[in-house]
Amino acid sequence: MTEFNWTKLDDQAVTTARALAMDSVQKVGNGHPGTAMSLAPMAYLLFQKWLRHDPSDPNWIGRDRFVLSNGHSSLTLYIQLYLSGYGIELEDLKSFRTWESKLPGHPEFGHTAGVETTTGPLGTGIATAVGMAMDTRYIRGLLDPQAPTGTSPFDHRIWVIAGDGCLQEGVSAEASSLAGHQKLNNLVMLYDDNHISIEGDTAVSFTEDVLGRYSAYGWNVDHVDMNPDGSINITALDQAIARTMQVTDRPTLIRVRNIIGWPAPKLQNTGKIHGSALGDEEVATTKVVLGLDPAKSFDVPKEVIAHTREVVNRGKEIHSAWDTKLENWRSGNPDKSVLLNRLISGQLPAGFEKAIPKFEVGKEIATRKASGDVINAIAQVLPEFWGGSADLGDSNLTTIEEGNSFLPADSKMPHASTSGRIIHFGIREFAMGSIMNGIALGGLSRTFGGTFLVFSDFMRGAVRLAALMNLPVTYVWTHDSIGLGEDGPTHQPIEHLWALRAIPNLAVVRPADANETAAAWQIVLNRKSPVGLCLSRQNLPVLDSQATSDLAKVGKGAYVIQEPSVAPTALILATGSEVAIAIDAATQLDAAGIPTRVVSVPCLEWFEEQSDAYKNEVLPPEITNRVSIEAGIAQGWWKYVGTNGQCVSIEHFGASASAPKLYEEFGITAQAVVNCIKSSN
Ligand SMILES: Cc1ncc(C[n+]2csc(CCOP(=O)(O)OP(=O)(O)O)c2C)c(N)n1
Ligand SMILES: [Mg+2]
Repeated sequence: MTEFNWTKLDDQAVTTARALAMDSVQKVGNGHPGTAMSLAPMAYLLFQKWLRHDPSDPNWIGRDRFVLSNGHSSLTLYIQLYLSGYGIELEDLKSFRTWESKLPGHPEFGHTAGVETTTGPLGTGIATAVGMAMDTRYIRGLLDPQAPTGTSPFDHRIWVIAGDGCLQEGVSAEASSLAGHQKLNNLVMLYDDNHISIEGDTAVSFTEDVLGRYSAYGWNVDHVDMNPDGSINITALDQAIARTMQVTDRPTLIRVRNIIGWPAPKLQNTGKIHGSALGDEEVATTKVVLGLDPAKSFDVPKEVIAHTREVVNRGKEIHSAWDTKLENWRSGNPDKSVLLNRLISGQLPAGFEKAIPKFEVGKEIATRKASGDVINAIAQVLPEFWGGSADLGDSNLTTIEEGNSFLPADSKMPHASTSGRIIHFGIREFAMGSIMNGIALGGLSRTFGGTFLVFSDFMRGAVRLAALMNLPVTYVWTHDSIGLGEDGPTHQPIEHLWALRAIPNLAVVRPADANETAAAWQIVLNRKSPVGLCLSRQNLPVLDSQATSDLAKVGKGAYVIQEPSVAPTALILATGSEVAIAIDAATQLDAAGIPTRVVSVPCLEWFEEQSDAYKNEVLPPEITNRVSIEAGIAQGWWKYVGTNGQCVSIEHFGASASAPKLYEEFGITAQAVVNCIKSSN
């Protein structure tokens, strides 16, 4: 590590950071000043000393990652990005939280250089960081498995700052439990133990022994008391971090006691300073306490910024030393070096599509089973492809059969490997989703995670973040309708397809049969955005159609799967298990003299991307006798069937009985479709 000795200039830089936190919020009139004021020394110590980063190259793959889980305190991060030279300037701080600013209210991935993940929904940052830590171990196992710990160019740390809110949210518990079990030694979390949240003293709701809990999870725990005046004890924190560096077998949590909003005379240690501007008077008196000129705002002495930006050169030095290390690795590992280049480029290997299985017409195969076969076929040719399930591997069929389980080095479990491709998330759906986000943010691997579609609700917060960040994660949501049968209404998704379609930038894919499932997987891997595959538990016929395997058709999201011999006067829109029912209905209608088209709609989001010409070709405006059929609520189908159309749907919870009985009782039948079309003819 490059030498760094704390000097008076560093004290001055921290004081400046505290003042900038106040000024930035005061200027816009809203925001979260208190935490950024009190955490300034902690964040400064990380960015100036401990974090291995290169502000000139925020995407350097060898860098440490920093996650601000308490995203409301975005200024904690933004001010360090400014001081470290990430291209953020005072003007940006002056435009904090305003239209088109580089610095939005909460950190947003892809918007501001140096922001590694979007945070704000409390707790998710911790879980995302766990995913980053897992991804780091997976990638180093893939590329450099023999290197002793800490010596590989692919070794890096994940640093997290989290607050009381993050540690109260359940998702952090799910993820931290898994991190402890996985012995993620590259994860270090600093807990802002300030005893304050929005409603004031956390004693109203949060009195547990946090370190005791994390110790029980298997973490290394440490704590740092504050200075007598209420500020963070920076020497003690530095020493605690140094101790952490010696811990090679577990993640670390350091509880750092301090006072929110220190040293604001009136507002420190109150809930008020969490989320409101201090007001001119309190800003001025705080500046006096800090030894600053109360008449000046956004005042950064030249020598301070010159000093803090020395980290730019230090960053270049460690980056260039790393480059040498990487070159050495490349010359010793020519094949892996080619693989690394491909992973960086995000390309699939040539001939990838040849590995994808084709399914025989006439067979009966559940789409979850087809997906399982495809996952295993993909795994043969894509070493960067890994994933698992929230304890439903046997149901979701997400297990890479010849893969090892991702487990810590000392695990006694069969087929354990520190870089195994099978992730056992445990029954932790929300953490699974967030961990997948962390893995995807690593940028080199491709991951998937399974659970029942009905439990997509449990992971929705993470799914929304994946969509917001546009991360290439794939959810394998099986048991996608009442077709799962006897487990009954608690397990039968009804509103879920539309609830998920309501999330912008999430593709909800419900394949009609095994071949459409295989096509969907190929399309998914070629695209780089989040997708939920909604798959049947029950067997479905492999449809007699070339179109289901045609990527050009399936990729358009909706296409004609059956056409009558004369021009159609009616059409049926169907997804997933209901496509076969629609085909049956159309065949009956054709025979009855109503020529009917069937449109398979694997993905409405992909269909919406198409030109109007294509949309009108598939759904000709002149055909107004339209029926949709999907075993769930109709909700958005009305848009596609139009005012003359009808929807065959389920507008109530399901029930416990066999799938055929439920389809019959709830009227998800060819007869229902036939009746609708005849009634409008
Ligand atoms: C999931 C979620 N629920 C609620 C909020 C709203 N919220 C933002 S900050 C906050 C209080 C956080 O307290 P703490 O983490 O102690 O932050 P501090 O005030 O110490 O900075 C709440 C409830 C949120 N951002 N995310
Ligand atoms: Mg707090």
